[in-house]
Amino acid sequence: MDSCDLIWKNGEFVPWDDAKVHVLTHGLHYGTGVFEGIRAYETDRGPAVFRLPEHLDRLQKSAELYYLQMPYSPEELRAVTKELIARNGQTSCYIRPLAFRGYGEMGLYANNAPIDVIIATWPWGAYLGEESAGKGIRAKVSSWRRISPGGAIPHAKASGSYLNSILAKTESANAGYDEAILLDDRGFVCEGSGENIFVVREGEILTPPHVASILDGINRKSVIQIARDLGYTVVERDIARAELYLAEEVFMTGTAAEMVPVREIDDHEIGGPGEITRHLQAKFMDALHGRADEYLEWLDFVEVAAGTPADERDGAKIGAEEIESTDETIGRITPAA
Ligand code: PPE
Repeated sequence: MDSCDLIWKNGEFVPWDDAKVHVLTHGLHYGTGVFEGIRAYETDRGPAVFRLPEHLDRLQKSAELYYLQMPYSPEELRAVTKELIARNGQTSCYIRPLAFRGYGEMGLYANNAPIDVIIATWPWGAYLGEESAGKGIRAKVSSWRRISPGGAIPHAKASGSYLNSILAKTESANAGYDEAILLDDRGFVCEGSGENIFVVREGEILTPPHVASILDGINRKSVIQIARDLGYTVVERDIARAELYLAEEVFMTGTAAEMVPVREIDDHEIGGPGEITRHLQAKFMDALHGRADEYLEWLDFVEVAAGTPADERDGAKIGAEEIESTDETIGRITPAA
């Protein structure tokens, strides 16, 4: 993967190579972590983070669902995220906050193990391939069902849940497809291994509801709003597997993938990218890049030191002493008893 200079870890900005954990870190053994995937985009007004408060709110809720007490508030993490981007000198990047049970105690009820929190940023290109946004992708319905609400929490973006996504993704990639589509435990369409899914039928835009074990995607919500603002009908309802094959258009949304048309599913040609997909995709890309005035409130602009040319803003220029200084770091909140 591509790296950059600094990672924020438990209140400090540390050099990328020093952001390490002990091998007995609880989260490494049991998947006891919650995370986010966020993107910052280059705009006319500098780097801007897409829906940062919504992502940090979901992080907080994912933590609560798994009884992990977050040592930092979403507001603190919001400030830290923007400072990290500025200090790394990035104009655009992927952002990965992660909170996990750390080192100190083993076993399943390790309430004394600390909660460590990190935020990393790095450059991440087209998640489903350079051609995915333009040409569309080929997907396969997975033999693996999405984690069921009877055994885990689909609403939480938890590290351990991703073993399920990884099984589906691996199966589809090994079979030569770009992405997997998982059904829920009832057999209805759920989502991709790392994206929500939308199906166009008879001119209406359909997407699986919360009870279909989806992750409540922030791009899903954004695209629903954009579609309704453009006058389309969007219906959240259960979708049968065959409706994927019968669809006029299918597309997926996610932070890493952005908005990607699906042109083929299980060797049934959907064709595409269709007219509605194209229309929404153009508006969505405008929103991400700060070109749509009506969605500017979704962007959190990063303050970059005035008068510093981009090449001098590179995080590599930040010296070690500066990194170690504590006056710019944010202290931990002592968790209430
Ligand atoms: N479902 C799943 C299972 C999922 O992981 C994602 C995001 C979504 C839906 C879409 O959610 P949102 O990004 O809020 O619109 N997947 C993240 C992880 C990708 C990874 O490989 O890691 C992402 O896109 O950042």
